Amino acid sequence: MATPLDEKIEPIYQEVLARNPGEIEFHQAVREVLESLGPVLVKNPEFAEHKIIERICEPERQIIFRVPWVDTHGVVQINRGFRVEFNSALGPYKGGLRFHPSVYLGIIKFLGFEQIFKNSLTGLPIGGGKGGSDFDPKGKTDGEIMRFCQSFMTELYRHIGEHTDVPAGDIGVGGREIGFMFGTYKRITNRWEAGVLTGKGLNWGGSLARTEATGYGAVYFVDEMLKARKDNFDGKICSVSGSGNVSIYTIEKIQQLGGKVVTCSDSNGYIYDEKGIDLKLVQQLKEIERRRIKDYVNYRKDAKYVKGGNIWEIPCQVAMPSATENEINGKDARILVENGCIAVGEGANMPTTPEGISIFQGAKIAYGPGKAANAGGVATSALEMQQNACRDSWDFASTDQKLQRIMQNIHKDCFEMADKYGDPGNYVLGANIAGFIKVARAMLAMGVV
Ligand code: NDP
Ligand code: 2IT
Repeated sequence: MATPLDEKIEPIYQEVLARNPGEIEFHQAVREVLESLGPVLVKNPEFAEHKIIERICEPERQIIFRVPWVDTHGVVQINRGFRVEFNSALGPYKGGLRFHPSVYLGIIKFLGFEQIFKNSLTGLPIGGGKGGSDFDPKGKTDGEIMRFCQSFMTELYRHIGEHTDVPAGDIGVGGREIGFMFGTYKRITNRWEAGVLTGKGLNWGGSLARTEATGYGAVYFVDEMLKARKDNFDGKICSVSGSGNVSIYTIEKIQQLGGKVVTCSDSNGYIYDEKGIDLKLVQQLKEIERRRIKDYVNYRKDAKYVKGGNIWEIPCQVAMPSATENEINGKDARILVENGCIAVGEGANMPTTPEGISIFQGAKIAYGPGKAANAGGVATSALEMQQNACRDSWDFASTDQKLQRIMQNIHKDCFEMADKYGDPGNYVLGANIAGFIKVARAMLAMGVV
C-alpha cells in the first residue's frame, strides 16, 4: 500500500536498495522522502539534471571503527562505533550519537538521512550527520560508561570539530556521556573547543533549554497544528511513550499547556496513570536514580504498570511517540484513530511505520512527522553553537522563546508547502519538500562536489 514513486524517482530508489542491502530502516526513511519529491522535479528539472536526489542519498563520508574497553571485572569488551557524515551543504554535519544494542549502519544512516531535512527545516546553518555505537549502557557503572566514552572519542576526535562535524545526544547519550566525551576530546586535542559537541553541562558551555528543547519543541509543534484547527491542548488526554529525555520534557510542556498525560513507558512496559503522570516522580526515577519505569507504581498506588502490552490501546486525543522507530504500526494507528485521537506529534525519529502514516493521513488527523516535530532539539543545539561562537550564554526565557519561534516557523513552512503542492494539511509532504529544496539549492550552487 506504499505510495507509488514518480517514474524518474523509482530507479533512484531501486539503486539505493541495491547499494545498501539489508539496511531496512534506511530504505524506509529514503522511500518516505522520495515519495514526496515527484512534483518537485517537475517544477525544478535542474535538480534531476544535476542528480541532486542521487547525491543526497549517498553519504558524503561513513566512518566505522572499533571501540575496545575494559569492564568492571577486567574483561575486554569490543563494540562498534559509527559516524555517518551525510550532507554538509548547509553547514557542518550535525546530529546526535545513539548508544543502543540495536545500532548498526542501517540505523545510523536512517537517522543521518532524516537529519539532513530536519536540520534544513530549522533554518539554521547545519548539515546532517549521525553516529553511535551498539554499546548497551543499561546496567553499566559510571566507570564503565566513562571508559567506553573515552575509547569511543579516542577515534571519533579526528573526524569532528566545530566547523566540521558536531555530535550531540540521542538514545543512551545524555549530559553524562557528553561530559566524558568532551573531556577526552579536550585532552587529546589540547583545545577547549566548546562548539565541537552540544548538550554540554550548563557551567561549561551548554545552553539553557537544550535539555528541554526536543520535548518542548514537539509540543510547540503540536500546539501549532491544533491552533491551525482552532483547537489547543487545554483539557486534552495525551499519551506519551518512552520515559527518557524527550518524553520527560514533552510531558512537562503538555502539562504546562493544560493537557493531561496519562502514560509513559520503557522498553519493558508502560504506565497508565488515569489521574495524570506525576512528572517529578518520573524525573526522580529516571533522571536521578536511573531506575526502570515499573517502579513508578510503588509510589502511585492508583497507577497501573502493564508489562509488555500496547501503550497505544489507551484512549487519548493527542499521541506523542517519544521512544524509538516503528513503535506505532498500522494496527496501533487504527486503534488510536478509533479511540478518538486527533493529533500525533513525533518526538522520536520515524516512530510510525508507513502503514501507520497512511492511516493517520487517511483519517485526516493532524500528523506531525518527526523531522518537523522533533527539530527543536537540534535547533537548540545550533543555538548552543551560536552562544559558544560568541562566548556568551543566554537566559532560559529568551532561548526558549527562540525555540518556540523556530517551531512556529517550521510549522508554517510545512503547512504552506503542503498547500503549495496541492495537499493541504499534509505535513509529511510539506516537511519533505521544504527540507529538501533548501539543501538542493545549496548543492546546486556549490557544483558537483
Ligand atoms: P533516551 O535514551 O533518553 O530515552 C529513550 C526512551 O525510549 C527510554 O524510555 C527507552 O526505554 C525507550 N526506548 C529506547 N529504545 C527502545 C526500543 N527499542 N523499544 C522500546 N523503547 C525504547 O533517548 P531520547 O529521549 O533522547 O530519544 C528518544 C527518541 O527521540 C529517539 O527516537 C531519538 O532519536 C529521538 N530524538 C531525540 C532528540 C534529543 O535531543 N535527545 C532529538 C530528536 C529526536 P529503555 O530505557 O527501556 O531503553
Ligand atoms: O535526532 C536528533 O535531532 C537529535 N538526536 C539531536 C541532534 C543534535 O545535534 O542536537
